[in-house]
Amino acid sequence: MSQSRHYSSRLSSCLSISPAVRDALANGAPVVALESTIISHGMPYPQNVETARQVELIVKENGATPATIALIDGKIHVGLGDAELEHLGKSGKSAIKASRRDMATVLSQRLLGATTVSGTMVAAHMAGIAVFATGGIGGVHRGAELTMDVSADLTELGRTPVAVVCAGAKSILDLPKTLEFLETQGVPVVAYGESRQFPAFFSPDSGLLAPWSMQTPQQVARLIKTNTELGLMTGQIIAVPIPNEYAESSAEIERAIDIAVRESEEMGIKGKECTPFLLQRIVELTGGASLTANIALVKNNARVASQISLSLASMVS
Ligand code: PSU
Ligand code: MN
Repeated sequence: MSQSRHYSSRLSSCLSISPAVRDALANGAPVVALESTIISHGMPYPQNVETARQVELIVKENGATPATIALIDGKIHVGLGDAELEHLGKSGKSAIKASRRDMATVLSQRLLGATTVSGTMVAAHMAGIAVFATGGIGGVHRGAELTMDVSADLTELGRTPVAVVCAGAKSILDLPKTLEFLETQGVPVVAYGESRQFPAFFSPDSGLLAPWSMQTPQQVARLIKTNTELGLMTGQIIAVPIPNEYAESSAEIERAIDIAVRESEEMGIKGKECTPFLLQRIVELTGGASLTANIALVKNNARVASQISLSLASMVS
């Protein structure tokens, strides 16, 4: 494809793709992209690094190659080594949380950048990776009618063709507005599994229906393939409900979310600090129960994303 040649010549100086990921991509083998803000800003050390390693292992066990993405020494790294994962996890919030907006600045100043869903989608698409697993996406914040705080993840999904396998979005957000905004952006939202409920991260059930539901990796792979053939250039949300055995503490977590949101308003927390503040407070307020649930659903999403990428690879070749 001339477009990918164009990308590769223009971008080779910015992209550093690990040998394992490069080999897999060259052979048309399945690859799953993974983000790094979840490591630096989404979970505390050392659980963040342990989880990142376990998620990579799950992707491998399911037959795909993991490609964790971060901005290091002026390059977009696609596929991190163990030392790099450890460094990112230890750096925590001193790494820069990087969405599309921040990428060129972080790279040009050779800072350490952890990519959000938005930043990871940009990088995955540059590298030629179509499937990406994470925990939750950003969305329209509560009170956005006044603050206009709408995550760059949502506009990215409207412009970059990468499938994001997630557990929906947390109810720290305004979920009805988030689904409305995704419709405006032309993003298919697929509830994965038996239920058409759009999952709310800690809970399998937000009380809102997703516009679509699919039951198999093959169905999702066909959606991705058709989206590419149509040249729509939009991403997809594949929303996988949290496994049942971890969903039971959701009432307690909902109470913690309400407290955390109120505190963030009282303290005047704004902009890109808002989501990391809420995530950390929820872990503190639930005495770690939210972290256990978070880790479980990320692993489950990695498994589903691997199955989708396997199915896609078998169709494309
Ligand atoms: N939601 C989570 N965990 C996370 C994030 C969101 O449950 O780790 C991170 C992701 O990297 C996501 C980013 O892309 O926060 C969204 O931040 P913001 O709301 O500032 O756009
Ligand atoms: Mn925001």
